[in-house]
Amino acid sequence: MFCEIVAGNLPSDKVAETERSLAFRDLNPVAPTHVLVIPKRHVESIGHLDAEMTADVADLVTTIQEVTRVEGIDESGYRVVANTGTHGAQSVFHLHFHVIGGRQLGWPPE
Ligand code: DGP
Repeated sequence: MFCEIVAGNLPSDKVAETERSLAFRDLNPVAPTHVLVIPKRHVESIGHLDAEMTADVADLVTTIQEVTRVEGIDESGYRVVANTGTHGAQSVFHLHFHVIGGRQLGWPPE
């Protein structure tokens, strides 16, 4: 499904983009800032990353930083989450990092 967003076949509210990564707003935001950062190249989850994706992973991290600056939450703080597999409550099987902020978050999350 996120490949369709990358391809431009599904609309998204884009926040940032690089050659390797795309950042867009989550459909069901849980905070004032709730952005998903994904690699354009399809990979299912963190568990499926390998050495061939090193450059993609580095780009994801710099894109996450860019999102926090654009959203103005780089100083106030934020949370980066990658739900993974069944117990991790992953529902979309294209690696994505949730960047969540803009309000005080609790810990632990549940
Ligand atoms: P999870 O796999 O549990 O990390 O959650 C996937 C997230 O993706 C969830 O917060 C809702 C969001 N989402 C699902 N489908 C779409 C979509 O088509 N567009 C956007 N912008 N977000 C989506």
